[in-house]
Amino acid sequence: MKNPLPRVAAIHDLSGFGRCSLTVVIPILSTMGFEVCPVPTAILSTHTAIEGFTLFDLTEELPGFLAHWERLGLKFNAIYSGFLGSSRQAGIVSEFIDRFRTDDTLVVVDPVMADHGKLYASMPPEMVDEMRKLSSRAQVITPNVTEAALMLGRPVPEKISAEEAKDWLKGLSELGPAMPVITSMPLEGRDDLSSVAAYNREDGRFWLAGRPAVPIQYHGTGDIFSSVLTGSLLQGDSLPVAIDRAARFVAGVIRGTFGYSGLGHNEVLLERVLGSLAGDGHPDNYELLP
Ligand code: PXL
Repeated sequence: MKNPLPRVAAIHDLSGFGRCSLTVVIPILSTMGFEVCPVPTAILSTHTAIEGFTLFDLTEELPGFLAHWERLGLKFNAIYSGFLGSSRQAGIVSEFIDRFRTDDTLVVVDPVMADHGKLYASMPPEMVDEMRKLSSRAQVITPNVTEAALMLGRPVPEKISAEEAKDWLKGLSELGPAMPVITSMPLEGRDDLSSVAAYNREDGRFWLAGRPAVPIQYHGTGDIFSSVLTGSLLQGDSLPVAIDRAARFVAGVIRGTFGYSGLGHNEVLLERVLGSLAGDGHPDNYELLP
């Protein structure tokens, strides 16, 4: 019998504390109605922004993992990758995509490697080239503005105009993906917003979705955004609806956390709002990028 639950291969790390990666990917996609098959890239005590983290790299495990799944004939409706435990894993993930993708597999690559102008602590510099290559295999990529700058070889902008944003998105789509999405865009004249810009090469349209910014940065919100975006596209939403649902959900998680006193950057309260992802999201608040 055909599997009635669409299945997602989720290639991310497992971090014990500090919500990110598999500890947000699995609950989000499960709540949205998908079976998640994790491919753990590394096991960490915490994400890499917390001093003293331990990291057990699973690169050596991945080829055997892949071979076993291939022998089982597993099929995936989506392949979604994020944080990698080593730059060598990018090639392994590309191979995974080549072996498992069919005409209707959604491939999403979140080139997790940097934020606020610098690479994360565990990232070797060659990860930039490797993520660029891996991104060429995807339909959808979801870099933040720092990761987009690294992939394009441009400086991280303080501010970016709508025209420049379009040029950045086109530049990313020329690397391969038909639908690049850039998060944390510092759009000129939109200082009050946390903005997401996206491009669909197939119809030539550029989109913008944003929510009022909150004066604190929580870790893991990029992973939350990309997970909801992946689920929304898999449910059949258009690109602007998907970026809007993801931006709205992230804003809800942040507001559900920010109102409490004494919660740090690593304690985003995902479960307080997770239930709002069940059911269909209704179109809300996107616009064409002017
Ligand atoms: O949220 C991105 C992310 C995922 N996984 C690990 C990280 C980070 C960002 O710091 O360190 C292990």
